Amino acid sequence: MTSPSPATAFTNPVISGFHPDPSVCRVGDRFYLVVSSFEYFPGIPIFTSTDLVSWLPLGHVLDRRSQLDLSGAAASGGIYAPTIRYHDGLFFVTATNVSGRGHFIVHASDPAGPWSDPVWVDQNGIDPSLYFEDGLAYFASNIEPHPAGPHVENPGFERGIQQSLVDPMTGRLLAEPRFLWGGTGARYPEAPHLYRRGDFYYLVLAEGGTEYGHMVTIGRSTSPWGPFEASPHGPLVSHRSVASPLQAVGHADLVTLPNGDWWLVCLGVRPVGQWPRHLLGRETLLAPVQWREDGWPTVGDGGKIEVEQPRPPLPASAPSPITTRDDFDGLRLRAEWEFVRQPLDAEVLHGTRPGWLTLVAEAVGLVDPFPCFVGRRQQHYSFEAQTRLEYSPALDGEEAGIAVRMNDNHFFAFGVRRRGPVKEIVLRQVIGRLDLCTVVGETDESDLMLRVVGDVDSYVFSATTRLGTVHTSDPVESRFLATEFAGGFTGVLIGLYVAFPSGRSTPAHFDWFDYRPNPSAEDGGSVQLSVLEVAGPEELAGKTAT
Ligand code: 6LW
Repeated sequence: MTSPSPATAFTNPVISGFHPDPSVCRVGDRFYLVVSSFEYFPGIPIFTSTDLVSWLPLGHVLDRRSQLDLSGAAASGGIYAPTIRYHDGLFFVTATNVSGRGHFIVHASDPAGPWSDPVWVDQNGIDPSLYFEDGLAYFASNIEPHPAGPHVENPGFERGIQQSLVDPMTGRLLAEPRFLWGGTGARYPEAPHLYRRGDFYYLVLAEGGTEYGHMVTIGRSTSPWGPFEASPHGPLVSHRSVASPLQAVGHADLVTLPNGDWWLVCLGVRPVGQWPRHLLGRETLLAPVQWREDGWPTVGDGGKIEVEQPRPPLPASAPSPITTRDDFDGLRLRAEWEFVRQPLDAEVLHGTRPGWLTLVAEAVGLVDPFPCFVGRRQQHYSFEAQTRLEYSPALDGEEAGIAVRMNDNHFFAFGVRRRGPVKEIVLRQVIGRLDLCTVVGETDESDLMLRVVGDVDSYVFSATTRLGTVHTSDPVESRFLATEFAGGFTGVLIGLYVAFPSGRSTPAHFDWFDYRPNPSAEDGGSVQLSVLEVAGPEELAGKTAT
């Protein structure tokens, strides 16, 4: 079977890896998209595109500490479900810090930033969105479920969606929240987004919860305040019990093209294995919306989103860049890098050796809330990541290396550790409360290439010394990092770390980092190393620290 041409077709997901709860808006012929970021700093990745298919990272909406406090955020706490809208010359993003002060709004004239500091909105729930009309800013969110769980009514509220009016520059409520719609009857009505088409206001929700029963539902009304009637055609999108590589599809936002066509972005996951599991988090999908003569929208065949489908009728832009090499030459880290809860000190990062990334752990281990770790998303099941590490751990117990991390207590770390007079190559598997450390080898050298190769089932780690000695781990089962096992709303990050719980570590210098997908193996699951450019010991030999 031949694949459709990329000139006429696109493949879902359009943004792979942990990019959930997408929200999109258009200004002229350019689209902007934001996603959730949870406990990672900076917060709310933002992308731009001219064709809805290729998305270029613009950075993050929340990139300063004055905008983002994640100090109290549990794993998968922090920043939930942003909405982006453009109104009167300004971009607005609203989202919730579920571990902080709740809903906030930030604005910017340039979506690449700077974005304002947040103003806070006194309304409960999650998944806020803005709808502008006639000088009013409608502010919808879900209604906070009872703390005992979503099955218990929140006293005084009906379960569902509420809406207020807000001053988007101050966050002040101009009209108290009113009950809007309960959805179509499934659990967790949330993610409200309001649109107008012709005489009707359409309210799009997520229902069913963000697992395999997820769906996008829709109601309409002749007033933005309801009452909303549900579509007689069922969920706008759902893959419940549908045989598709894309599952758990839901949480959508709609956008119009300059020609008046409507398209939808939503999240979905790509499970693997007989007992399905996914590692890559919830990814961003794209699909066209059709309007029926009765004024209701539909998506695909009964709400089904295809993996491959015709492109939107828009001029195609260059394919999304998947970062391969980062030489750490800039003073700022590139947009794909994120920290856990708070940024590491920039002086520490680049100060001691320009052109290298320098990490120093200040009395932290990897399971601490603020680990010395910087990572980027794993966006493919089959990939290879490598780094060059120069590190001479002087103190007993200190360690640096490369890690794959789902959350605070589900990760694998592979690196160099000082133990007494010996430098060991160690593999650490942290799976909940289990913490297994295996010594893979010993080395005298301080200049090493560390590599992790992933496929659908496993990660294999290796360290290559300057002299060409290779220490390779046994395959590590990646299922233990899968969402179905580890829980949470995020996906795996691959990154660099230093761990030293008992004090200030020796600096670890990383010369570069390489991430390379192996798309030819994406569904087969086998990694073909021959198609990858693999750096060997010659490269180490040819480079010296500056
Ligand atoms: C988000 C909710 C959801 O707030 O998951 O899939 C939650 N939908 O709308 C976290 O991403």
